[in-house]
Amino acid sequence: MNAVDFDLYLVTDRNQTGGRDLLWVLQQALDGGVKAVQLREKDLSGRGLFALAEKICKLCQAYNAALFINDRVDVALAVDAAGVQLSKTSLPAVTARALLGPRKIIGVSTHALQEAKEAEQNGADFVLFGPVYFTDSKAAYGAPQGLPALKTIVDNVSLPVYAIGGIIPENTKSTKNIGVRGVALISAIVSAENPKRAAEQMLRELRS
Ligand code: TZP
Repeated sequence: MNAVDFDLYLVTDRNQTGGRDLLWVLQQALDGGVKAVQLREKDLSGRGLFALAEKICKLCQAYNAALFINDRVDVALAVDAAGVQLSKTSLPAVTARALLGPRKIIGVSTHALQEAKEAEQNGADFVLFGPVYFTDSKAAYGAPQGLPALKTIVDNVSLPVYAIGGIIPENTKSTKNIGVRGVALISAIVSAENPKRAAEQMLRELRS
């Protein structure tokens, strides 16, 4: 298992920047201390995603931050990203591991204990679990699962767990207290008026 060394995981959505350039938003977030970014732009073609990933990879390197590519193992390899974020519609984690080799980091997005356990058995390095709270970002994922469900994951899986879905500064500390390794989020930073200040605030909450 590869070690993960970040507590705040920023997930992109260029449709939530309020018309601002995604690279600008990311640079602000990195200035604010973000050390891990997931490029998650599901509507882009392979070529479009690769072009954006190349730019974001350079930006992340300049800040010594890790870049993860959602779903696309090929794009992660092509830009030499730190790793991938898989979901249940992605390649299986075992297959991704065979393609990526032992050192790339594999995160798996999960919505149930069984999925998190499978991720662990299949060689993932960490899991996301959510949505924990209500989120506009992914209404399709249904009702919030809440902190008790999150605690069940933390208590039954030995991988680092990150909470996702509706994470804001106000609920970060109670989420962290469940025993998660960290939190993952989109809108609290990507849609913030001042993404740098939003990242700083999230990190303060996480580490207080
Ligand atoms: N997976 C579960 S909830 C979610 C994802 C990608 C969206 C998180 O967005 P936000 O804005 O941080 O609630």
